[in-house]
This record gives sequence, structure tokens and C-alpha cells, in this order.
Amino acid sequence: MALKKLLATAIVTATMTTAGIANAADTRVGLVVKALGIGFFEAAAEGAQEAAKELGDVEVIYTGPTTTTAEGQIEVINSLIAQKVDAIAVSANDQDALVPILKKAQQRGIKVMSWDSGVAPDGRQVHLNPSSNALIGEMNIKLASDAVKATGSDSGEIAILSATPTATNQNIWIEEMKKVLPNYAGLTLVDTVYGDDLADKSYREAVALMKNHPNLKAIVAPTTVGILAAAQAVQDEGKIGQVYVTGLGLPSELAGHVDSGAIKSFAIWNPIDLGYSATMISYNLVKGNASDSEVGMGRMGTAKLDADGSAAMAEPFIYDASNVHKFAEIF
Ligand code: RAM
Repeated sequence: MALKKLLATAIVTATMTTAGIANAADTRVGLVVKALGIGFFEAAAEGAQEAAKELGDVEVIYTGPTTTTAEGQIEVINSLIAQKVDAIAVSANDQDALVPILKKAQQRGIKVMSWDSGVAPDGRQVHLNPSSNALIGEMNIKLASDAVKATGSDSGEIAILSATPTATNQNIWIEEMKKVLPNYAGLTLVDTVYGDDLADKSYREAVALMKNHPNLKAIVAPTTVGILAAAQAVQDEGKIGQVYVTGLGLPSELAGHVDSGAIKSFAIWNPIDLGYSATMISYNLVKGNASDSEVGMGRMGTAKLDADGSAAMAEPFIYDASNVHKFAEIF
């Protein structure tokens, strides 16, 4: 009996100590993603953990809804406010819908930034783009043009398979794609559809694109979830060589589809560096180490902020059969 009690006390003490260590983190950052279970965000979380380890006194709370909705993110953010985190860094499912809850967070002294997919300036202090939006848009159309050429033709129909209709980042990239499209005389954009960054919906939308547009030559998916689902759909529909998939994706998820021939080339930036940088910026905001024009990102250098507090990281990188397997080991 006495031993049991002793053991029970020991367990309680151990638990308290663990809790004590967790609470000892001087700075707690809530890293809110569009939805849980997306490889791109898991890679970003890996970078966030790297930053936390480097800083030493930071705890990252990786969280997000189960589907890509603003409502789900509002719930998650409410809970982070209740937990009195020091900073919230969010990839937004809707740039406007999150503003009221993020204003509430800011009123309570929580530093707020967006990364990847932005929040309107009213709801956050800083926004970190992975790269220049114009460059991402242009790169996607260039990749689409290369994909059409891979079918053996100089001209042809292309379609966009996006994430949600309210995703800030994809909507800006689509706008940028449309701006440069007139420079590619052979390309005709016949459709834009939304898979909501859900694997099954993206797959169904890709199948429907091929059914509705029998002459389609390329599907451009500026989303890691969409591009993977579309490549699978092309393979399952027996359209390899006839329809090429391109856009933004992870080498680790797409290497097999480059091997199968459903994808010739695609692009992405380093998601680990993105999550790392978002965490470093959050930390510096909390510590008051940011000016109106710049904020540090640790090993990634300094983010230069424009008038509305946005910054952009490096150029995306292109992957194909020559390098995809090498990078598949990293992200
Ligand atoms: C998906 C998400 C994310 C986007 C990438 C390219 O993982 O939509 O926001 O940046 O694709």
C-alpha cells in the first residue's frame, strides 16, 4: 500500500516536472496550417521545430483543422488565444474571414503573422510569401507550356486544378498565371476547378477535367495535394503521354509519378525553410526584434518588408527526372 502510494506520488511528480518543462518555454508559437495531414505543412512543421531547437526557449504548437475551411481555423485560433500563446503564424484558408479573430488575438497581446497563404493586413503584422507571386505564376505557365510540348505539340488546351476557391495564395498565383498567358500564344486555358486541397475531391475534379475536355494536354495544379491527385488520375485514366500534370508539388510525393511519365517537371520552394523562417519571424516579433522594414529569419537571412508588411523568400526550384529522386529524400 505504502509502495503504491509512493509510486503514485512519483508518477504525479514526474508528470508535473514534464509539464513544468513544457511551460518553461519562454515563447510559444501556434503554427496554424490550412489542414492537418498535408505533406507540405508537415515539412514546414519540421522546419519550425528546427527553429525552436535552435532558439532553445521556444515551443511550437503545430495545429490546424481537419479540412481546409476558415471556420475550422477560427476554432483552432480561438483555442490558441485561450492557451495564451505568444504568437500565431497562420497559412490562411481565407484572407478576410480570419481577420476578426486575429484582431482579437492581437488585442490580447499575441503577435500575428501569416505565411504561405496570406491574411489581409488588418489581421496580421507580417506576411511571408515563399517567393515572388509573379514569379510563381509565370513559372507555372512556363511549366504548362513545357508540358504541352511534351505531348508533341506546340499548342493545346490547359486547365488549372486549384485548392479552395478562397485560398489567398492560389488565387494570387492564378491571377499571375492569367497575366502572362497571352505571352504563350499556343496555350488555351479552358477551365479552372477546385479540389479544396482534399485528395479525393482533387482526384474527382481531375478525372472530370479529362472527361469534359477530351483535347486537354496539361493540368496545372498549383497545390501539392492537387498535383499528386491529378497525376494519379492521369495514370488511372490511361492518359500518360496524352495529358501531362505540372504545377507545385513535393519531390517526395511525386518521384513515382515522374517515373511513370504522368509528370515531366514541376516546381516548389523548400517547405522546411519556409516553416523555419515563419517561426523565426514569430519569435522576433514577440521579442520586439522587428522594424517596419525588416525582420530576421535566422539562417535564412533577413525578410525585407514592403509597405503592407509582406516579404518574399527565394525562387522556386524546378524538378524533373534528373533531380527528383535526390530531393525526394529531403521533402
Ligand atoms: C498545398 C497548400 C499550400 C501551397 C502548396 C504549394 O500544400 O495549398 O498552401 O503553398 O500546396
